Amino acid sequence: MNTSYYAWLQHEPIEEASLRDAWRSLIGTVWLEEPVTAVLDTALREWEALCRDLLDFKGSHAEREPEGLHLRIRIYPEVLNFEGFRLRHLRTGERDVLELAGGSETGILYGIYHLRRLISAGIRPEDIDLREEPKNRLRMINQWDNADGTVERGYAGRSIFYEKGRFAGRFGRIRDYARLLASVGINAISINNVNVHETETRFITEEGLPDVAKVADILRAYGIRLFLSVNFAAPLQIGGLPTADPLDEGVIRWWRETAETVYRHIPDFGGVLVKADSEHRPGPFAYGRDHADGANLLADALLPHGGLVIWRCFVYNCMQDWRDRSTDRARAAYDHFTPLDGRFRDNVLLQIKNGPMDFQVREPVSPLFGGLARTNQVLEFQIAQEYTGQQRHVCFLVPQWKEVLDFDSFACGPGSTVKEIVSGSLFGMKHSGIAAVSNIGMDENWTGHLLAQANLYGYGRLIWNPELTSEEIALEWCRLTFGSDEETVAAVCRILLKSWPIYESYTAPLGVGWMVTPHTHYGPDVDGYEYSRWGTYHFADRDGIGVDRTRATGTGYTAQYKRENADRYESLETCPDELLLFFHHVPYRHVLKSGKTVIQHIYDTHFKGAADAYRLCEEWAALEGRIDEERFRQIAGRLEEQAEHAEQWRDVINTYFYRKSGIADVEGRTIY
Ligand code: GCV
Repeated sequence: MNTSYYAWLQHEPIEEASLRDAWRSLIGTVWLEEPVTAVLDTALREWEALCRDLLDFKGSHAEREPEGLHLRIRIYPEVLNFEGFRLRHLRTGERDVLELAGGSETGILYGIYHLRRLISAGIRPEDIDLREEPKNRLRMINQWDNADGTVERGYAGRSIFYEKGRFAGRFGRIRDYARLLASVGINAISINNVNVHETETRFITEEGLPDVAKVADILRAYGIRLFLSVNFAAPLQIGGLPTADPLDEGVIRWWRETAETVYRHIPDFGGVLVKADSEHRPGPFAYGRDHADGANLLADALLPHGGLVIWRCFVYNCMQDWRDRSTDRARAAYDHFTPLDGRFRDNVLLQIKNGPMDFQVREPVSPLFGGLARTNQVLEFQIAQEYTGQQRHVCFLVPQWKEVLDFDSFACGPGSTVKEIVSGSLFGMKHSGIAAVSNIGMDENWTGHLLAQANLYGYGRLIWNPELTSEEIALEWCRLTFGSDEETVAAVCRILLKSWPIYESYTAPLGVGWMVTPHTHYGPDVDGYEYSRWGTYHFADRDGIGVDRTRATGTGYTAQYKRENADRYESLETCPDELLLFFHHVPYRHVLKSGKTVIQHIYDTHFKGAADAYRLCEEWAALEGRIDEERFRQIAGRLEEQAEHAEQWRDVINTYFYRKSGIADVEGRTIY
């Protein structure tokens, strides 16, 4: 096992001897007031690991509460939220203790991981007095892993779960993954791709469930509930029924009995994730039913067992005719789902991608946030960098996610931010939260590009507490991953924090999106999707570029937002530059708020973006000798590849627009 495998749970004792000694004395003995359950056992093992890894010390367990210094662990549900915890340094008479109180055993586990973060950050024991509660109830990871061992949009090797059509039995690896996830507060995971193929359709049968249950056992000890993606047509495909019609009695019975079988194997099964009537996946439309009929069918089957149905809103026409300018893919999710608001059962949650298209480097926030007021909602992010460099380019996505969470939908007046919607507080939802597509695989360092670990870490931390800044999260991750050398930490933070703007600057301009090689989605191909059926066009011609989504002259998409946002996007005067081409078709000589024309902006950002990508290599090279050779080389290699590839992006995009528009670069730089 090399260092990169340990990710942000490194084995690196703190250097300052006096601080290490102070911590050893205070928490080197543990006293647990509670009977040991599976999760508390994990918490104790994590405390042992903390002592070993950060304090270079073997901790001891006390049989009864010691007189002297110790770590006291207790469950305190009266004052704490179920998953919350409180950490306090107490001086009570004889006793000098660090008290970790949790709202539950899971709260305690999270408290231990938090203590680990605090100690790594160099905090002194006497300064500890804090309380933490997660902002979001459901904090979920979606694996897009297939039973054949591949990972859809996976950029870090093969699946850790499956190989050759079956569970691979890599229990150690799964446990290590669960540990990484729990350490940043993840409490739910769906373990198979939302595109459910034949083998995975059988995961919910007597024959498939014993293997699923083994994975659930591992995850349970880390406070993580297991979900499965299911195939809406399962009654047809594996149930021997002639239909999957959600209103058919036989189908209703089949799902009810299937749910009973599942819960016999996994009593705390979280529920199901469903991609239906989307990109050729089966769904209720085939029977003339709608998404509420489909979701409620499954919800009724799961309700007696406490299960949830997470139903995706990524529904659009993927057989569009590019000649048809009136159909707008961006409108689709809102048009399908807002008429159904209020019709879903209490245990259904609609899962909505952050933007109306598909995880582009820049998109507006989906207008479904604010458009649905009587439906449980989950926000979906993509940690896997499908359109943001595929873990070959560095692209730290936390700043992008923060913009989404801070976006004001104005649904109930100013302050109706996405983070208040998905935490459930704005509309008083029963269930809510955030999910994201995972970015890990069998690569030794989990994520392909080592710096992509920061996205997995940052996702967990941000959805636990959306008030954390990108800088705080980057700093935490850098310290935990690379240790205390301040120069290294500062340089890595700088690289992370500028990486999203750099990636954006040399790829598709001003919010227009795509321009990638079809299917692989890696590398530039400006017209790759222009004459296709996918609904992802830029409409560049000799005069201008962009998609007119206005109410006045375009597809009317802007009207899906509440008035404040609708007006802002509708007008060329107020539409933000970075989203201009998403909302408007403009001439190349249109002047941006920055004072530059669109065409000059394209040239300038692409020249600068490629130069900045090259500079990242130089900044990294300056760290040679300060980081172990293996991690240093890995990242250096990826950054070099990025710099080269950014040049390709620069030249393809600039050349395309120069040839289209015939307008020269005012700086006279080389365009082909
Ligand atoms: C899982 C995009 C991706 C697909 C993915 C789909 C989805 O279209 O390219 O690979 O399928 O989104 O989110 O369902």
